[in-house]
Amino acid sequence: MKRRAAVALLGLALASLATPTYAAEPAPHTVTVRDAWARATPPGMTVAAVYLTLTGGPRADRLVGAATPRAMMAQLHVVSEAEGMARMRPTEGVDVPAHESVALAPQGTHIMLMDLPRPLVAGEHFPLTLQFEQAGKIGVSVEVRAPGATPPAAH
Ligand SMILES: [Cu+2]
Repeated sequence: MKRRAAVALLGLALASLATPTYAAEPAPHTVTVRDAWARATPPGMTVAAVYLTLTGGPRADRLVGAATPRAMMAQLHVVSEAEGMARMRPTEGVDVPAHESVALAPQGTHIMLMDLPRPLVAGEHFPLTLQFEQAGKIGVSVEVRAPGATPPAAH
């Protein structure tokens, strides 16, 4: 512990000597994640979508993946409309601009959970780990809401 503190102090001292061209180290968590939720699933349904709101920190970031012990697989999905039909497809990432909020909401971008071993039950909470390019891994708790739960307006 003592040694760590000494190293940290040395780091600070060196940083203060550095020329101004060196950018400051990014804060470890530069993205805030709020209001993560999913709808309860009927028996036999093995997919579900997680919605949440991301707010960027001082620097732009990008959500690049998600994982949860509650499903075999989690993917980032975007929704696009073609011939009047909404279709979802996997996406490589979701941009989170600095100081801006990005809502993953019904009818839009979401985190798809696949191969649920058992249905999501209203009232349960499960952990979800989000992977960001800059902020690294951020863990959140997802609240499962009743199937009829009316989401806040997405637009
Ligand atoms: Cu999907």
